[in-house]
Amino acid sequence: MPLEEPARIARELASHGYAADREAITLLAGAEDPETALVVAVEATPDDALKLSAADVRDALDGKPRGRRDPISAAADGEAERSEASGTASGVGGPASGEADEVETSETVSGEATANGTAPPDGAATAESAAGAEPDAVTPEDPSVSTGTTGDEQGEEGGGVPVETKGSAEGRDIDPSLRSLSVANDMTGRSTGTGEYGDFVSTFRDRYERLAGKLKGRVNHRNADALSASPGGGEAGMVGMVADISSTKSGHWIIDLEDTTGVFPCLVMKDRPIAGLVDELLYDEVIAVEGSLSDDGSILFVDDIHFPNVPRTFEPSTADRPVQAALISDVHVGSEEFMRDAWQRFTSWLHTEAAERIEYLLIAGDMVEGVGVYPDQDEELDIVDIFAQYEAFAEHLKEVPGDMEIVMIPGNHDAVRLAEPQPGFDEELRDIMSVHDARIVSNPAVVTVEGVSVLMYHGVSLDEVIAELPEEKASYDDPDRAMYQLLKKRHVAPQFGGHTRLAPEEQDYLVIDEVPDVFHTGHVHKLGWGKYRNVLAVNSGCWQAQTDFQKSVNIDPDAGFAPVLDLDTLEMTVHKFS
Ligand code: D5M
Ligand code: FE
Ligand code: ZN
Repeated sequence: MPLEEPARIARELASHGYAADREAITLLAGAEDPETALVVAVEATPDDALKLSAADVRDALDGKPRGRRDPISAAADGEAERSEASGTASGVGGPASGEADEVETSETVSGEATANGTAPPDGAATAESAAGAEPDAVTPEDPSVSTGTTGDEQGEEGGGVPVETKGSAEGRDIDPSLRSLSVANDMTGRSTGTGEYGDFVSTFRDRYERLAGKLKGRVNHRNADALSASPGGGEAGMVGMVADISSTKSGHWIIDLEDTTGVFPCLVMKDRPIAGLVDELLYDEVIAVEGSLSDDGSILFVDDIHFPNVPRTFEPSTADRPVQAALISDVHVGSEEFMRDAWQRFTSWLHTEAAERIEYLLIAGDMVEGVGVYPDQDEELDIVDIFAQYEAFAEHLKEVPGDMEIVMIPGNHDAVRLAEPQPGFDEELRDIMSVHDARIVSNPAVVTVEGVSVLMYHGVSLDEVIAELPEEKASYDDPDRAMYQLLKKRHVAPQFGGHTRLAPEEQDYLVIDEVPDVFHTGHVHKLGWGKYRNVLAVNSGCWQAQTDFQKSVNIDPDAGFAPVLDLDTLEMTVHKFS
């Protein structure tokens, strides 16, 4: 036995909050496989025990567990890990602890949603956590904002590229031949922009045409030129891009709307109910207005504002078998705050029976911490070389079951251009991350998994939406509500020239052309989910503990959570690993 072994074991036990008899440590250190022995002994020890006795260790090694388990690491055995999942069941009727309350950033919790198909297979584990163990899963109520029954707008994602599926891995009882995964709107390798003025014109023209196409049938509209030439009076409407918003001396709003023919001013009176919608407007989004022309024809008085929006009747598609996808983002490998232990608990849980139905892992950007992303970031880097960061990330990806399908898009910390759309990683980085044969696509991209379309977008524009809109419409505490705004505007990053950098391309890849069934973002490091007109919006939290910067601006990240989506019901369960 190496001399340092007992000391190491003592340290490890201490790190899990246990003291131990010398004899207990000697027994552990003398075991054939001390590491496993330690895990087994800790698991077998009652939660309230402060000390491990030699008798505890003997019992544990003889296979006589004495109490509730407390899974401690990636090395924990399958049974212990299943209890991690059992928190799902503890969500029935509402979470049992303050901790779970805290993560319920989304609208509320319904027992029914949890009870449907999310109970773990292990009855004992269920009872155990229902009996008051710290819950590690939270489930939202169906937080639909509106109802809908007969949607017709939903179309299949066109142009999808079918993907080869993988073979089954030992220990997970799955049939890869049942899988389907395709990607649309991936602009990787299709960037044509040179950054010239003309490219911006094409991008904005494409944006206007596609979003105006969704609005023109809904209003009686004329173009800016025609309105300018009109003698005035009578009803009028226009579809345009918000070019400017200003207020008059008396507090009314003037929205300058631009179309391909020119700009026309539209006046929203401050005391009209629709004045509240002016708060929601971002520059460069496309809206329609209806109202009447002033007698001199110089201005349009607005009675109604329309957004491209999600149709109220939208009905999402679902998978036709019980299969799940884990939706995560913001791993930030390479940062001193990357939560290695939580990540490893997550990845080892993925190997257990409780996670057997999770066949897809979607990662919405910020795989690594990157280099030089923010001022003074280097002071908090654990790995300073960007390639070494991706190598470390690839190692962590290896912990994920080899038979899972992984899809990744880049984020603002990743080593691709910052301007959006961001193409998927280059060959060198793909090589480094090739271990798992992940699908690497652009930010944003639409991934259709067993019939469920998931719009994946990293989420940088959320900072902008949250900064520009009133607190009740978008805040860091409710990232899903900020996502609703993007769905309403049918564009993932409407405003140009602020936080969000745009790369001009022949077409605007940031338009939300088809309504997705699920909208998955990250970036703000806050967990939140909810439904907007039947579209499930999920912001997936992160795997990075609070950074100094975040501390300085009071950002309290939701770190170490894995939101899991039932693809057949579009219900969510969130598992906690931190
Ligand atoms: O972003 C994580 C969140 O924190 C996101 O809402 C932006 C914000 N953030 C983090 N660092 C900064 C600095 N230095 N300036 C402004 N905003 C910041 P992430 O992309 O993971 O860093
Ligand atoms: Fe991030
Ligand atoms: Zn980010």
